[in-house]
Amino acid sequence: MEKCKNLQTIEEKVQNGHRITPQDALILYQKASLGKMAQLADLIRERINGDTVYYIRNTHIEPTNICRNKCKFCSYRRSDGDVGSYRLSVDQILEKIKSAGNITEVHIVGGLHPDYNLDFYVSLFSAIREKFPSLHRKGLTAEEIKYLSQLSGKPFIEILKVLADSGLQSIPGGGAEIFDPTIRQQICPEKLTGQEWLDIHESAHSMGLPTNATLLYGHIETSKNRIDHLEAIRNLQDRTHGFNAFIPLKYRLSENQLGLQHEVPLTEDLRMFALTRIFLDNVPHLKAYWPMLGMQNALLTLSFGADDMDGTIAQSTGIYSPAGNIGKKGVTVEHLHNLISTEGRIPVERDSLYNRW
Ligand code: V47
Repeated sequence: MEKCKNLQTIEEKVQNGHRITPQDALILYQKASLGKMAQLADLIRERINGDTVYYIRNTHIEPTNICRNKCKFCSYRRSDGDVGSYRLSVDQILEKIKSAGNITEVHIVGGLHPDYNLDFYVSLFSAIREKFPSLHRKGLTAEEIKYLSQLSGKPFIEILKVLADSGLQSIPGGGAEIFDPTIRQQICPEKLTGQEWLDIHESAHSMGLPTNATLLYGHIETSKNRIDHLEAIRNLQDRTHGFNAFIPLKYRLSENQLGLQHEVPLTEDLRMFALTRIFLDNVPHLKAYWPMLGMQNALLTLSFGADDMDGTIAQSTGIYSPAGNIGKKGVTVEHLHNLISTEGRIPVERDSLYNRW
């Protein structure tokens, strides 16, 4: 009886536009029906974004899959010399951008390899700026920024400044995984700590570089770990307002070392999206990254708080293909438009800063 009363109080908080606490979030997550979660998340989504669903014409490029880290959830990394390992030169990356066609954003994230040092990325971003001046250059996760700082002996704030001067314009949300130190140690022991991830994003925000945030869910973490992670993002966003979008990333189990037998069911994905939209009241956009969820499931998340379908993603992305992604190929603008419209929402092409194109 007490629990029901709690649940009702929390629902009223959300309906009246009040922020919920982490304790509220846990109760909501564990006790509310999926229908109720959808209803509450939809309310917040509508308040923040109306009926608009955003997308962008973009491509993702991974310069190398050779990585010194051995994150247990990663199906993409190789060691130097392994079958399937690769490294792209600046010219090859420029060629890939050219062949991606009519895009407005390039997203560049890859493995940690000593040859891909600060000089390499300075050359890369400068070359992209020179050849494709109107293309938005988004790239390098906090983990890569930390690695470049280690390789060069320069503090990460300086790395960010040098990269921004060379043409980097925003930072994606990867590398956040789950901040809880015990779980993090088990799934990605070599990676930067959660606090370092937050510090790097805070520095980027202080320089005017917008960033995204992610959470890798559905492996060995608990519901409380997820909510603690969301709380850390919400607290930072209160101070900086530098996050554009949050992207819940569902753990996919093929070809990696975590050794789990099951992925979480779709209902859990929908619950996770809804909880994120309700709790993270200060991050404007909730992104459904369709290559990882599959297009049909990504469309379902639009009824659970999501308002951004990422993009056309002109080339397949290596990070998800081996892990079990469903969306291996890019889609056309017309196809995305039709899918979003069929959900009764208004498709809007955006630029990288969520201005209408
Ligand atoms: O940090 C790796 C995740 C992330 C698996 O900012 C996996 O717009 C599930 O962050 N199962 C990188 N997830 C991708 C990323 C991203 C993607 C799209 C858009 C944006 C953005 C950022 O991919 C990693 C990790 O959390 N990941 N392996 C896997 N087996």
